[in-house]
Amino acid sequence: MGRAFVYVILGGGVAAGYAAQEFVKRSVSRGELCIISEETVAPYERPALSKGFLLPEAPARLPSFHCCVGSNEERLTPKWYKEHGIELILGTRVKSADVRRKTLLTVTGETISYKILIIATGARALKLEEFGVTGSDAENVCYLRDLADATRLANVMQSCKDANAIVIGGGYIGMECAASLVINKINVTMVFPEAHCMGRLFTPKIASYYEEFYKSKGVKFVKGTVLTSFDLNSDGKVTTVNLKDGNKLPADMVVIGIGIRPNTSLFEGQLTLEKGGIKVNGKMQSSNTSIYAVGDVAAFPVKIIGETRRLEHVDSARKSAKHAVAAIMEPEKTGEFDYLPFFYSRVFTLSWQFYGDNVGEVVHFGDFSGKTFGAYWINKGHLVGSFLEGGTKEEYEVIAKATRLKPAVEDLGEVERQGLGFALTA
Ligand code: FAD
Ligand code: NAD
Ligand code: ISD
Repeated sequence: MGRAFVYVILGGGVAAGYAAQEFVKRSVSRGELCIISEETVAPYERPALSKGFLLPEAPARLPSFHCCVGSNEERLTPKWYKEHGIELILGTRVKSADVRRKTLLTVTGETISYKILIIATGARALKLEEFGVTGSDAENVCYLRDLADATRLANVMQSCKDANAIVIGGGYIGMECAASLVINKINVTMVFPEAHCMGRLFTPKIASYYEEFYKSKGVKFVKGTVLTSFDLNSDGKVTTVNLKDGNKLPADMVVIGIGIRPNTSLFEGQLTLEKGGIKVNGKMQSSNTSIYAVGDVAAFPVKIIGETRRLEHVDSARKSAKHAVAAIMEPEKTGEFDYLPFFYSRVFTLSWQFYGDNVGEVVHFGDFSGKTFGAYWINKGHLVGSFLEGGTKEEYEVIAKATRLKPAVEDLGEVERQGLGFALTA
């Protein structure tokens, strides 16, 4: 049993949705393209799962956040795919790939062949078990990667009003879920091993602002330690989270956000890997010329940084997917992907954006006791990264543009004094 397509997108997440949109913009023919996804729904804006989806009042539900509403573009519902002759093969996991034969084998036993494959398999949440702790399968322990996880988390939250939640991990999932839990009137304690939250990006000064804000909302922080075990009751629910520092935290529910691993396993030994992802060139093409990789799973040359990086953010998923399709459909007209890394988050009434790279010396600016402040990263005498909390649309555009220009910096004190003005005049 089998089907053949010219183009196959493996994975049905953010990158798949934006790739499909680009194929249609570039006039893909009916019947040429299919998307195979383990998820049972058409591609959607994953960022909504830790934000709008978890709101207590009028939470976001599909079809409202199908791609590409996250970038204020057309919403691609299942009907849209049908109208454009794109086959959505949903609820179907691919269990093996043969890049020599150009085939994928699904768990249902179907062989799907392609001329060109786009790998958009994203990543999976790391499990506690990978750190030697058991209990991930307890009824009140939640991860958050896909719609099924988010639905489960929302249900567990519903059953836990005025209760205690322990959030394990101080990264993006930890921070965004903690905020959503508070909004749902749940008492939150965050536990993470670092000295401050968002250790991969924030400086201690930036982190301190957010931690103080969270404390003002009632969130407690237990830092510099990790969990070692759970106590469970006779229903198999976690009742206590035991920490390495000896603390025992009573828990009605637990949310885990301890990082991800890219879904590369189907291609290990068949394609070149780097930085934990599938290595691609500036056209998002892998070591096999018929195979492209995009989104979280792709390690691509980030020109402005001069390094191959794997980024785990939605803007990169959207733009790398579009670039791959452009390179496939119009190879002569498509240059190298020239991407400025962009990360953002929204929690409570706060909202920040970051552009570029967070290496080198840091200059903070603005009012850290107010609503708008930021930081610049200066490396080898040039601006390489910019962070801004509470900016306007125009101000975010200004820091993005300045970071792209990499202006020379001679006097860090002067940059600090100028603050946003430095980016404005860059
Ligand atoms: P994904 O969107 O993860 O899609 C991968 C798809 O591949 C999934 O549908 C999966 O089921 C499928 N798949 C995998 N393996 C197989 C297989 N073998 N067979 C079939 N299908 C398969 N980034 C931001 O910049 N801002 C945010 O605010 C933000 N919020 C986020 C909130 C949450 C809760 C999460 C989890 C992530 C968030 N991110 C955010 C990160 C962003 O969502 C990801 O960078 C983005 O989704 C990556 O897109 P992708 O298409 O590469 O992978
Ligand atoms: P992350 O890498 O942002 O953070 C992981 C955190 O896990 C670390 O900060 C650390 O505090 C913690 N940690 C690591 N080992 C631990 C241990 N043994 N015990 C306790 N804590 C431990 O990953 P995440 O928060 O799980 O997010 C998952 C993915 O989702 C990432 O790719 C992230 O970029 C993405 N995401 C992005 C956004 C956004 O961009 N706004 C929002 C949500 C999720
Ligand atoms: O980029 C995003 C984001 O942060 C969301 O919440 O996409 C979603 C959409 O805005 C959901 O509608």
